[in-house]
Amino acid sequence: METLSKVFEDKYNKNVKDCTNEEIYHGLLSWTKEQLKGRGYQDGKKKIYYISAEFLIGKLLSNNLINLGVYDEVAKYLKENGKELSMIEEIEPEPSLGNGGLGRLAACFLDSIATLGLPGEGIGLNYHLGLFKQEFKDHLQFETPNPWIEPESWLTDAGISYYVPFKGFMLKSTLYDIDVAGYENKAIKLRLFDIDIADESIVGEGISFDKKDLLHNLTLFLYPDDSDDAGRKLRIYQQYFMVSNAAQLILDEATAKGCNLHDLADYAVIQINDTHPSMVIPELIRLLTERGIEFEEACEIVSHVCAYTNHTILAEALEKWPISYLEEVVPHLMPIIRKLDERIKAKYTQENLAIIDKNDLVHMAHMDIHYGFSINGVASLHTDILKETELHQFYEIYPEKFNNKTNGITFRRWLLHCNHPLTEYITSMLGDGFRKDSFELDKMLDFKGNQDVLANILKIKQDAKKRCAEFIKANTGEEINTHSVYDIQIKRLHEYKRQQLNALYIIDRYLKIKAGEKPQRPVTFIFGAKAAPAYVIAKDIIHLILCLQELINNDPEVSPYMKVVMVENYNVSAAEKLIPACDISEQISLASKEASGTGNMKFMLNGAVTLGTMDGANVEISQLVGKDNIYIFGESSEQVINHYEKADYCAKDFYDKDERIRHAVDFIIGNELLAIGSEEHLRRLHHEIVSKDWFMTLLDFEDYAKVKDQALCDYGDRTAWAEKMLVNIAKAGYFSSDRTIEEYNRDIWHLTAEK
Ligand code: Z2T
Repeated sequence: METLSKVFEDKYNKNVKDCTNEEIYHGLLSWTKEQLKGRGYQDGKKKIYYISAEFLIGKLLSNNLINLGVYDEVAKYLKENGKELSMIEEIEPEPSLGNGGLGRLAACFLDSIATLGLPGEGIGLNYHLGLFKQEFKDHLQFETPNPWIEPESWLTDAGISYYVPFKGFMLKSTLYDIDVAGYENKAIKLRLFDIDIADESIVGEGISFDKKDLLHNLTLFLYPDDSDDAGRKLRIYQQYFMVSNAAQLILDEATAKGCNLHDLADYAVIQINDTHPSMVIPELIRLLTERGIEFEEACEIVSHVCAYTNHTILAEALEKWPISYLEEVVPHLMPIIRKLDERIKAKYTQENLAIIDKNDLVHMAHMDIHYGFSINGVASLHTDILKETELHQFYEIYPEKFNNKTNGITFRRWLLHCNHPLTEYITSMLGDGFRKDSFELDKMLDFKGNQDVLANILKIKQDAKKRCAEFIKANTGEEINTHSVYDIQIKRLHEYKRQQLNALYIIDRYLKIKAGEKPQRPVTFIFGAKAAPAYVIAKDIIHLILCLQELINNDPEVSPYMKVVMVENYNVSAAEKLIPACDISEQISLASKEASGTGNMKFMLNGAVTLGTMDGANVEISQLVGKDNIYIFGESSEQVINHYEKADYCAKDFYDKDERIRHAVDFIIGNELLAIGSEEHLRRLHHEIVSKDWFMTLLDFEDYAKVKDQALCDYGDRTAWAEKMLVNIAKAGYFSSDRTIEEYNRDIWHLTAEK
């Protein structure tokens, strides 16, 4: 720690003892950046370029210290000098450069690529403002700007810039790098392109700004939509800026290593993270032909370099750009896209295989599938649905391109960093092999009948619940009962994720208590969710939850048995505090709609038991832990897909014939809530549920309530519950992103690891 002490001496002319927490943070930041550089970078002939519009990296200090293997040493050194590393962590601004699962997955993948010693880098955009900050006022969500870049930050100017052509003008880029350390291994780079002239001062009231002032806001904002797309033009500017820079960088790096462009596939593989980076295909073809390669050969080369990952089957999220937009922004790409489309139309007459459809919309995913060599889904069920339903026409002509890569999470952040006591306890049982080989967690099963082990696991959970209650008190002002069951649903607010189903259960339970039926044990219902600013019904659901929080927590007849808390500004840092404390993990999406989910994996790893539908990766979780260690409810994906095909689901029928459902739904517009909330919001939500309910909340209500009651009852047998916790932790090894990345490499990338 001598070099660290010296940083404080040199920077502030002070002993660490006399530094403020801010000074210590900035000292640690520059020291850690130096350590990262000293590590060196993974290199090799062929490299993976993971291009993504989002990298939801979260705070980096502690994670870097862990991966550099110096966390304990630094924490001890600070403690000896009267400082707390956990307090210093609080100073770091959180880079929220992603919306949710897709962006967080990209961040976990970088950690695993580095840890496995694979040569690679992430390429994206340096948004000056992360995903908006959420504030609650009058039980409603408001959005405010979320800056994260300070004069000293994790960014390093790479000294690289390119010119990116748009219709009528060029933009010059600047490249900033963030080093990502592998766990006890070398680092890789996250490369974020920016424009010099981005100007944060144009942000007005809330997060509005003058959309016409394009040159000054291209990298200012991250689009705030998760699994949804509002089809706006600035997004095309952003996407093209990202991929043109990426393509130029990739060709430069390959050429510098001796590539003659004909053999590009020996030097580069590009993973296209959903369709946001899909324009990299025509852009690479454009650049290759500019450098003297024939069009046909350029197509062939690119088809051996690009691989595409699909993250959703929600139709509203499948990007389709009007030709007129593309002509307006990137006219030089349109002749290429047209030729790519003509080549397909010459071969296949089927309308649903075309890149450009009869309404002059360019289907980005179709371009990826025809001109990429791999297409993967993100969980086994999701890939099956792509093959059988959504992309069936492509599966018929390219069966060999389809493959599954079930998502994963990095255990460094989602266990080692966020849950020290559990990590240490597992280490005391198994040694530390599980940190590098997650499947070693399986050995915990040997302790299934061991009463001491079960008691310890319960104690660790109880301590985590205490710490979490302090966070909740600071965040929401609410006092929660640390001996209540913690039932947690944290994820983006979306109707398909069905936070409204959870809310209806809460109403039903409230009504029972009011009618004198006292439940066996207290439960705290915890939510965290941002809604896309333009997503009206999602915001109405937040309103409902916040109104329920106010009503229930302040009713002395009810609050001893249940409380509701909605955490404000849910983000990665909040997740790290909530997940270790969870008893019941709510994964209740309508079957077939959640491609994978990754929060489900984080909860399981930290000893929560899943309450969920047979959707996304829940299916694989249930196969791994067995039916005694998970609570499954609701209709299957086949049944749901069938309802959509036949259009035979009618919410009103459930509302009319089931009194219990009707009472819960009508409570939304009852006097109790109207006295607290806004009639406009509550009525609109009530109407939506009764007359549309596009994601079939009422269909699954009865079964959800039954299975949830069972889980809450089973919680009472503490030993039996601890066994379920143990099995969940033991079986989580499969969901390490190290396993996922090994599969990407084995089946798609074919890189040689550096040892
Ligand atoms: C996103 O987070 C996801 C899908 C998207 O489709 C867009 C975004 Cl921003 C375009 C999520 C899925 O909803 C989730 O099921 C999955 O686990 C995650 O991507 C990572 O694959």
